[in-house]
Amino acid sequence: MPEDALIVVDMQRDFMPGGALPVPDGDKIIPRVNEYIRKFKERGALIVATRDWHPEDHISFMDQGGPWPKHCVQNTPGAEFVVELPEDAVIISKAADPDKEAYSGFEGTNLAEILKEKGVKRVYVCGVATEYCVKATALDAVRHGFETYLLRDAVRGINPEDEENALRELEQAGVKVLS
Ligand code: VGL
Ligand code: ZN
Repeated sequence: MPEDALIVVDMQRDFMPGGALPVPDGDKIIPRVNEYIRKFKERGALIVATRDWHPEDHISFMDQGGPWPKHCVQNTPGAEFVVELPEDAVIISKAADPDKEAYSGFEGTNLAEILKEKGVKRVYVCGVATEYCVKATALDAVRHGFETYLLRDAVRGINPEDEENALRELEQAGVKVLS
């Protein structure tokens, strides 16, 4: 049973430069994330990838009165992963209902149950965006009782100041930020 899980958050085309909701330099962490995926897989860890998986008319989109441009629409190129995942990776799709927003990979999904069922005790989080989905996912991991680590060199934020605040908030919540 894997005691460790790597959670790769929202490494999707729309969050990369040139995408619909780009995280500046989001593409710079792709090699790092791929390296972590390989290393964690080699050690027998469970690999989890969350994805933003919105319907065409999602509540978070500006044309629906939300804060974001249309992004990561289900089954479109913008929603595709930009990292190399093993065949047995657990894919968690979130915010797939038109009227529900979910930044955390645990929100409205069975991620906590899957991790517990597989015997996971520690989770390592990487991906984008630090101050939104990465933060929410790491905070929920702590709440669900997992020993939670953030891979500092494999996350990117939308705004540097917000990213720094998010890192502090995570540390206060008990997340160990690894650099
Ligand atoms: C995200 C904004 C909207 C994220 C998702 O993955 O951090 N941010 N949807
Ligand atoms: Zn979204």
